[in-house]
Amino acid sequence: MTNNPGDSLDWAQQAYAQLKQKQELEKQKELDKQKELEKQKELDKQKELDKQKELENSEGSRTSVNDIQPKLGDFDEEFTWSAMILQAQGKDPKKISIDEIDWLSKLRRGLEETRKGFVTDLLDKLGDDPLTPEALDDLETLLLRADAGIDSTDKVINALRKKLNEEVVGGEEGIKFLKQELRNILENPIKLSGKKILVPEKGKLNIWLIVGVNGVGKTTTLGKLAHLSVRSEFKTLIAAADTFRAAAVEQLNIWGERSDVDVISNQSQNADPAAVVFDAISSAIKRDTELLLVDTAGRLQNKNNLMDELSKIRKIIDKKVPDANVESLLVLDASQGQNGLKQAKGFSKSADLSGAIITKLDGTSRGGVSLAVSLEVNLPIRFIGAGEGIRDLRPFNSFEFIEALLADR
Ligand SMILES: Nc1nc2c(ncn2[C@@H]2O[C@H](COP(=O)(O)OP(=O)(O)O)[C@@H](O)[C@H]2O)c(=O)[nH]1
Ligand SMILES: [Mg+2]
Repeated sequence: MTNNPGDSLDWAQQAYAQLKQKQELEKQKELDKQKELEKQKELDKQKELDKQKELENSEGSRTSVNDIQPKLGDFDEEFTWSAMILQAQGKDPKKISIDEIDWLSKLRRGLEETRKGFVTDLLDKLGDDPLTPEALDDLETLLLRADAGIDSTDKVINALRKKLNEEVVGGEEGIKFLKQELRNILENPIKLSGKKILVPEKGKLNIWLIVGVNGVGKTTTLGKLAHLSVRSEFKTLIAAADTFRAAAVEQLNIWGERSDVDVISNQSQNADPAAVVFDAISSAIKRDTELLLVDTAGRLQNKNNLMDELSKIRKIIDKKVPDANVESLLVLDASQGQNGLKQAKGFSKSADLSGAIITKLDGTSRGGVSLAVSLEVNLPIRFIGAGEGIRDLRPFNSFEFIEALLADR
C-alpha cells in the first residue's frame, strides 16, 4: 500500500528543493513567474472546484462557508510541510488528498500562537549549539507557559537533563529528543487504552457520551462526529440530553440535518435527560444503530447536579444495554489552558471518562494542555477540532500534533 518512507521523504525533500529553486528564479524572472503562478492558481482553483463538486455530488449535503476548504495563498509552503509530515509517516504521495494537506495546514496555523510563545524562542535559544543546562531552564519556562503543566514539564526536562549528563547533545538532536519525549506523553494513555484510534465497533451498539462544561464545543463536536460517522458508513443516531439549555435541541437538529442523522429529543421544558437517553437507546435498538452520540448539559443549577445527572445517564445505559461499547468523552477548549486541566480533573473524579477531545485549536490556542491532560489525568486524546466547519475534526495523531506544535517555519 505505502511506499518506502525513505522514498517518500526524498520526494518531499525534492519538492521542497524545487520550491526553493523556484523562489530563486522568481527574483530573476519576475514576469515569467507571475504568469506561471497565475496558471498554477487557475489549475488549483479548478481542482478545488472539482473536489467541491465531487463532495456535493457524493453527499448531496448542504455546504456552508466553513466547509469550503482548501484555501490557497500560503499554499506552497504549507503544502510542502504537510506533504513531508504525511510522508514521514509512510503515506503514499499519490494517495495524499487535498483534504489531508488542508487539515495539516490548518492544524499548523492553529498552533501558531502556542508556537510563537514557545518554539520560536526555543529554537532561537537552542540553535545549532549543543544543549546547555541554561537552555534547559529556558525550556522549562517555555513549556510551562505553553500550559504543558508542571508534571509534563518536569518529565521532559528530567529526561533531557539525564541525557545531557551522559553525552553532548546538539541543538537539532535536542529537538528530536524533545519531540519524542512529548510524543511519548501523548501516546502513553493511548497505548494503555489498547486502542490506537477510537472507532465504533461495526455491527454493535456504541454509545459516546459527549461531556464537558458550557461553551467548550460539545454540541459542535458532536455534529462533526455525526458527519464523520456517516461518512464512514456507520448507522448513526443523536440523543439530545442537554435539556437544560432551551436552544440546545434546535442547535442539535441543525447539525443532525446537515449529516442526515435523526435526533431523539424531548421538547418539553425540564425534560429528564436520562429519560431522553432511555428513549434514544430504544430507538437505537430498533434501528440497529451503530453509533449513538449523546449531547449532555454543561451546566445545571449546580455542579453536583451535573455530575449526578451524568452518572444517572450512565446507569440507565449500563442497565438497558450492558453490552454496548460506552465511551465518555470530555470536550476541552484548548484556549482555556490550565482551566482545561482543572475541568479534566474534576470530571474524571465522577464521570468515568475514557477520553478527551480538544477543540478550538484554530483560535489563540495554548495547545500544551493536551500534554497535561494526557500525563496528569491519563486521558487518551481521541479527536481534535480546529474550526467551526463540519469537517474540522480529526482523529488525534500525536505525530502530526507534535510536528505542528514544533514546526520551525
Ligand atoms: N473556532 C472554533 N470554534 C469552535 C470550535 N468548536 C466549537 N466552537 C464554537 O464554540 C461555541 C460553543 O460551542 P458549542 O458546541 O455550542 O458548545 P457547548 O456548550 O459545549 O455545546 C460555538 O460558537 C461554536 O461554534 C472550534 O474547534 N473552533
Ligand atoms: Mg451544547
